[in-house]
Amino acid sequence: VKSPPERFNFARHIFDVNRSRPDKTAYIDDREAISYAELELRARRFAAGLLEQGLRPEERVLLVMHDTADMPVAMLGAMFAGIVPVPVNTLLPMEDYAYMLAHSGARAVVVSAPLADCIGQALAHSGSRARMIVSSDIDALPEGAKNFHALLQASPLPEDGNADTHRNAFAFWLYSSGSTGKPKGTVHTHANLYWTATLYGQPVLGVREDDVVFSAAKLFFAYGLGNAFTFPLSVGATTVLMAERPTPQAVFQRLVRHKPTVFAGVPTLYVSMLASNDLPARADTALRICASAGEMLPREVGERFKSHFGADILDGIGSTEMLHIFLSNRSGDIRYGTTGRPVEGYDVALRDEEGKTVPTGEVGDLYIRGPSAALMYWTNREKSQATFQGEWLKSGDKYLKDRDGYYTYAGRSDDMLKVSGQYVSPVEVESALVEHPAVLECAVVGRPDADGLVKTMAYVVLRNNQQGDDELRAELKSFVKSRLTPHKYPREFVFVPDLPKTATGKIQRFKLRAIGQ
Ligand code: 3SK
Repeated sequence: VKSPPERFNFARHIFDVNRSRPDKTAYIDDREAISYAELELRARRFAAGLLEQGLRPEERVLLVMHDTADMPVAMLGAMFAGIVPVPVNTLLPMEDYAYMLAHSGARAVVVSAPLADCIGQALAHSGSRARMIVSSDIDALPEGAKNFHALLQASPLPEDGNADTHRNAFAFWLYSSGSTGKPKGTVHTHANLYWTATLYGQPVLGVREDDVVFSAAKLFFAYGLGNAFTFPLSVGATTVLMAERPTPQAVFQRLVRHKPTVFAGVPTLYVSMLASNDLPARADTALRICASAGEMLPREVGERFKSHFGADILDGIGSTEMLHIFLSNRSGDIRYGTTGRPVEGYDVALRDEEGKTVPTGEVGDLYIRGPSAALMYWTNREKSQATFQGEWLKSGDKYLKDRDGYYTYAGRSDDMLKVSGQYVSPVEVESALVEHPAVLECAVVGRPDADGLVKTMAYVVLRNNQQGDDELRAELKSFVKSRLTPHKYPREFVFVPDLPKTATGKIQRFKLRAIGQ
């Protein structure tokens, strides 16, 4: 496989790859369709606009954007100018944006109009002096803010501009959440994007020029960024973007209207799609291949989906740190219930606590080696050293390998949960919950539901021997919802007199996980 040249800029690479198809549709969002020529022009104008606003190469621009064509324009434009875009989750509480603005030192923030108020508060809260650029229509721009489309009036950046970056230069960051502490700014290079497309997007998922790609996972996730940005742009395919939440109905509309041939989702979504009465008929759709990641895809879900739509779901696992999938099932070689085998170009090892390789069939810590690994967590030396260990990266997942070389997920190494494909820190949910006056202490664990998907459960000890009831359950649910990102609230509350603890007072979550199994 060919490496990218030493002087390499991912945005310029994408413009070069697609120069021969100027009129082909690159993106279809809820408002418009834009061609490859228009994508390049807008991105170069955005690059020039950022420079005009005083940003310089290697400075950061935070992107708090819904999935519309403005998002790839902003990603490509910033990278073309050598500026570092930092796409972030659009569902976070204001305090998290304040943290990210301060931690990244972003000099500008691009925000979708409905989130402009929240970002305005985050700017004030953090003391950041980042310029606000508002994408999409808004009645009144906040004071000092610029309109994204007005910025696109800047003269396009000439051919080379600042884009003569090294392939290992900082290209963009993604924030990754951990079991404790603040989100970590994971720093990726220009070459890393190239590698995920070259090793997984093209040969494993098989994305090609005549595909229409649709990812229910949003662009601000590493998974969505690969599916709806890196892979389709690397081959000149067309991508459908959807700003709203990926409910089954919203997904069905796009499957029928735009007839995507490649679809990417997470197991929870596949389960709710199959359970819906509105599931479209195979004849009304055009799916060829699908991807799943984030958590284990139950075997039965893969099989039912295939028999309904005629398309395989390739279950795989990736990480924000490796940027995309490194272990995956393949077309023609699918073992539902497993995560498949290593993607060519990546090495995978399972080790015990002393670092020795575990025997076949035994559970070990998952380590990965491959060219798309991030460089570090920005300013977090301790966590960087624990994760990026020489050429290898410790993923934090437990796996086992069978005799045929297929890998099966065995849970997280720490207490982190993966719910609907997104990390949930039990500690973060517990911290929110104990702020409620009725709660003395609590422990949050994951428990598989009837479909085999992990749901968050809270075990709660109430103050003054109070008795819990359904009314209090509902109150606690909305209490957590109002404080954290929506997917994190516990789906079930169990009131208990006390929590199992070690002699040193640590909660024994494994005992709670075992209840009812
Ligand atoms: O959750 C995953 O398995 C994943 C897949 C691709 C990219 C990023 C992630 C976290």
